[in-house]
Amino acid sequence: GKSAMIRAFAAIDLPGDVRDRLVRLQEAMQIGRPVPLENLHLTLVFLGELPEQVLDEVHLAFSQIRAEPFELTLSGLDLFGGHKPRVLYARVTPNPALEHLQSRLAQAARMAGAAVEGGRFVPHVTLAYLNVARTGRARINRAVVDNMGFQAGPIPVNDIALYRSDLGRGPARHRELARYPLFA
Ligand code: 3AM
Repeated sequence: GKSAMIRAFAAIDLPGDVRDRLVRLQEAMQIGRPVPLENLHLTLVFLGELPEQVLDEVHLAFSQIRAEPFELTLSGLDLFGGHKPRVLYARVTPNPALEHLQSRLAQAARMAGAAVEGGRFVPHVTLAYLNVARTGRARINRAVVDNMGFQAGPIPVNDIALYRSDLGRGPARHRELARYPLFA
């Protein structure tokens, strides 16, 4: 029969203290549908829905990547979606090590047979989905977003993780499948 498809992505897990601060920020801003604490992460590669065999190949490819630990810094908030903002996120300061790692992961995933989109990587931590009609909350005030001087870091990145994401009612359920250490 047809094998089951697994929705998966690779991401950087954030330290608990940073996630706690991001949750307090969500609470203070009161906009949209907040991403729950356990789902706060920095996505590196969205792999889409994969057959298990392809996911195994991706895992093998990821486990062969050698990269050194680095640090990242979150600085300020921003919106995706132009005039109709859909996502509120924390910005990541420009980071060549992060970009290099991301491009290697995307390439490894493609080589392993995953259909990874080739668009520009905009590192971010999604904080809330802004579906104003559904949430009934106030309109987004761009000035409030621009002036929220949130800062976190430098955050050490010593590993990356592969997650499966199961959709259902409410927020996606993310489960860690594998973790790949970075080392010098
Ligand atoms: O880190 P964020 O929240 O930006 O939005 C989804 C989330 O990214 C994204 O994958 C991450 C883990 O779920 N995602 C979901 N569907 C996607 C798609 N079709 C997608 N990214 C690109 N294309």
